[in-house]
Amino acid sequence: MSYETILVEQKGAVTLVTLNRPQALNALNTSVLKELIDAFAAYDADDSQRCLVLTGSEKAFAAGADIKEMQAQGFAEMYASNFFAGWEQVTRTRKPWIAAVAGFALGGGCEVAMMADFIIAADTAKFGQPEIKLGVTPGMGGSQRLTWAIGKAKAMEMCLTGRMMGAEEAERSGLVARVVPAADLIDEALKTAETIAGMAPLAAIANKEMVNAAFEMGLAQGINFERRLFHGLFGSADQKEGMAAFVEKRPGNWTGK
Ligand code: CO8
Repeated sequence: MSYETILVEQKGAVTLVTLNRPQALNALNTSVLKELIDAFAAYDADDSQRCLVLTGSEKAFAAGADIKEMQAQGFAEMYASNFFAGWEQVTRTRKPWIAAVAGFALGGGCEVAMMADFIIAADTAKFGQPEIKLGVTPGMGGSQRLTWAIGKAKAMEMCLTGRMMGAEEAERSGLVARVVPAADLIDEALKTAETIAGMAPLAAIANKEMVNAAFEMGLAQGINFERRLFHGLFGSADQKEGMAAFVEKRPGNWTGK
């Protein structure tokens, strides 16, 4: 598939996806969604690719869902088309992916960043859920993921006032994993992605599944899930390889089996 609203590059074992609608500050419309679903599915299916970075421009990761596309729609159209439900497919990506955010990550832009396994932010990043100013609410998981990430007080304040949160506050609040100088954002995100890409692929998926399980399950059930997956990895060649490599003081040579 050739893309019009995103750019996709493979850098070794890392896929770099760049949102590319500069004229609309990377606002997310139906075309962006379709193309991202395709690109993420291709990444998940490609054994040569082990981590993905999603980024935007220096000015905007994404300034939200495309207001001009939504403006005229009524309830019946939104409901019948299950508008934007396709984002759930992006969240079902099994392999790891990172959001590298510079500039505005607002509304749907903040929500997509929060769908990532974690966010690396430039010091210029600004996060917000300003939908209330448009007479609506977050609609791509923001009310839930933001509350999980930063707690009720700050999530409620951000949703009710629409204020933006800068990178430093976002790191302090647990929304982002790390803040880096804007000029280094892509390099740092790729470097982190390469580190993940260098890990045993099954263990990467299993680690991701178990951390995500913490959002779905109670503590006892989550710990049981973790233990079952841990036991399961002892059926993999990469567990034998990883532990042998440690004992023999050499790097692991992963097969993904
Ligand atoms: N949608 C469409 N176009 C946009 C958007 C957007 N979200 N954001 C910016 N643009 C366009 C502007 O209209 C402008 O286009 P033009 O040049 O044709 O007028 C161009 O991008 C540049 O924008 P500005 O001139 O406004 O740039 P500024 O630097 O002055 O301001 C801001 C930057 C502060 C980011 C400003 O553009 C802004 O406030 N944008 C809107 C932010 C916003 O409200 N986002 C939330 C959108 S709603 C949403 O995301 C809901 C998600 C859930 C959907 C779920 C469906 C089920």
